[in-house]
Amino acid sequence: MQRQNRAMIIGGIDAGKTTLTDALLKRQRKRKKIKTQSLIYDDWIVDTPGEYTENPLYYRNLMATSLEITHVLFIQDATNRKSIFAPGFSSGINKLSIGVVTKADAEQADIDHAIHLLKKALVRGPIVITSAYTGRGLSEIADLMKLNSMNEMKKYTESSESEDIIYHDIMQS
Ligand SMILES: Nc1nc2c(ncn2[C@@H]2O[C@H](COP(=O)(O)OP(=O)(O)O)[C@@H](O)[C@H]2O)c(=O)[nH]1
Ligand SMILES: [Mg+2]
Repeated sequence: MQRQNRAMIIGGIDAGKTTLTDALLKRQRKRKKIKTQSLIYDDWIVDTPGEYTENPLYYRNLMATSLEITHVLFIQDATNRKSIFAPGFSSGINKLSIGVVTKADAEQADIDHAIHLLKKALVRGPIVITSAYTGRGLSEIADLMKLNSMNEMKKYTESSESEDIIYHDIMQS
């Protein structure tokens, strides 16, 4: 992992941001039940409270934090029918966007619907299907974090054999 690259994880309350953070950082600690109350900087990830994405009053916090990161992970819970991102939300943050579907392992998961929701939130970028429980999609996120441009992420996605990653571009759909 290139140390200068850092991701901010954003998405609704209970979308699975903290559990995904722990899985990506291989943290064993059981903090799943604990609500994230503030920005948490840990290694190459900045975990955020769901309120920061859900409540526009906090957008200034997201904008300030975005100055310190290179990538934004937009989290969509596969078990949630709804998106909390406004259409084109990613255009408000001038960093490399990655869409992430979480909880792909869950019985009620609707992965196709979650991808559909992320396509509305993201202008362009890779979308990765993940489960923090099974580890699905985590290596793809780690790989994308080494890349430094949208073009590199596009090429990576298009040459990947993985079924857990697709590339989305609003201009090509
Ligand atoms: N099935 C499944 N459930 C998950 C997964 N990740 C998180 N969860 C569930 O979602 C709840 C909320 O997760 P959390 O990481 O705290 O969400 P956050 O509010 O976005 O940080 C957890 O208590 C877990 O029950 C996953 O990969 N698979
Ligand atoms: Mg959390």
